[in-house]
Amino acid sequence: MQAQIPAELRRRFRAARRVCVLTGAGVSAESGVPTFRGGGGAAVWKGMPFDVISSAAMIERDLKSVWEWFDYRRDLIGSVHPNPAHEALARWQNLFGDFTLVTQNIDGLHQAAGSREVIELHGNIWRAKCMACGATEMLSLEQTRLRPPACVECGSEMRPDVVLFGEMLPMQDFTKAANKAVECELFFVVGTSALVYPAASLPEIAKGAGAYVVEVNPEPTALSAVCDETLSGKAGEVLPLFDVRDEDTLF
Ligand code: BJW
Ligand code: ZN
Repeated sequence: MQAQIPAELRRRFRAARRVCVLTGAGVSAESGVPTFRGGGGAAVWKGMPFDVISSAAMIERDLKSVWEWFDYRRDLIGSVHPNPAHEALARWQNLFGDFTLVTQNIDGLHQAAGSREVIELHGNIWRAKCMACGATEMLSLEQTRLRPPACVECGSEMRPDVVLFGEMLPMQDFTKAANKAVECELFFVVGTSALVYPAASLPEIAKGAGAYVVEVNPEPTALSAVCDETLSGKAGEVLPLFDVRDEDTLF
C-alpha cells in the first residue's frame, strides 16, 4: 500500500507559516543522478573513493583529474530532468509565508523545477571559480574544454565551484540556513544520509529550537531517531502526497 501522510502532520503542514527543507542526493535519485552512499553508484570513480577525489587535497594534488570527475558528472546531470519531488518543493514555495529550500546538491535540479532563492550549501556543478581572484563563470555542455579553464579576469586556473571535503561552506549561506532552521515551525529533511557536517546540523538546530522535524527517506538514517516523524519512502512518491486534500488519508 502506498504511504500516506499522518493526519497530525497534515494538520501541521496546513497551519505552518515558516517552513524549511533540507535536501540531499536522494531527492535527485529518481531523476537518475547517483547518490554518494548506499550503493548509489557515485561512490568510486577510476578506483578513487568520492571522498578522495572530492577533497581539498585533490585540488592541490591533481586539479585535472578533479575536472575530469566533474565533467563526467556534468555530462550525466546535463541529460536528466527534475522529478516529482523537485516539482512538489517548487510548489511549496507558494504555500507558506516564509519558505526556505536548502540543498546539499550541486546539480541545479531544484532551480530547473522552478524553485527560487535556493540556498546551495555545497556549490553548483555548472559554475567554475578562479583560484586566484575568485571570479566565477558559468559552464555549459557545449563549451570547448580547456582543463583547467583560464580565468577571463586574470588568466589564472579555475576550479569547479563546489565545496569539497575539508573546505569551508559559503559562510553567509550557511548562516542564513541556520537562522531559518531556528525560526521555522516545520523542518523537512529529504533524501540525505545526514552524515556530512555542517549541513547535517541543520535539522538538529531546528529540533533544538522547537521545530517539528520530518524525515523523508526510504532508509533509516543517523537522524531518524531524533525526527518527530519519519516518512519511509521515495521523495518523488511521498512529497506529492502533501498536495492531496483528502483528510482521511492516514499513514
Ligand atoms: C532517497 C532516495 C529517494 C535514495 N528519495 N531519499 C564533524 C565530525 C567529523 C567530521 C566533520 C565534522 N564536521 C565536519 C567534518 C568534516 C566533513 C564531514 O562532514 N565529514 C563526515 C563524512 C564525517 N565536512 C567537511 O569537510 C565540510 N567542511 C567543513 O566542515 O569545513 C570546516 C573545515 C575546514 C577545514 C578543515 C576541517 C573542517 C565540507 C563538506 C562538503 C561535502 N561535499 C560533498 C561533495 C560535493 C562535491 C561533489 O558532489 O562531489 O557533498 S560530499 C557529498 O556528501 C556531497 C553531498 O552533498 C554530501 C551529502 O550527501 P547526501 O546528500 O546526504 O547523499 P548520500 O548519498 O550520503 O545519501 C543519500 C540518501 O538518499 C540516503 O540516505 C538514501 O537512503 C536516500 N535516498 N534514494 C529519498 N528516491
Ligand atoms: Zn581570476
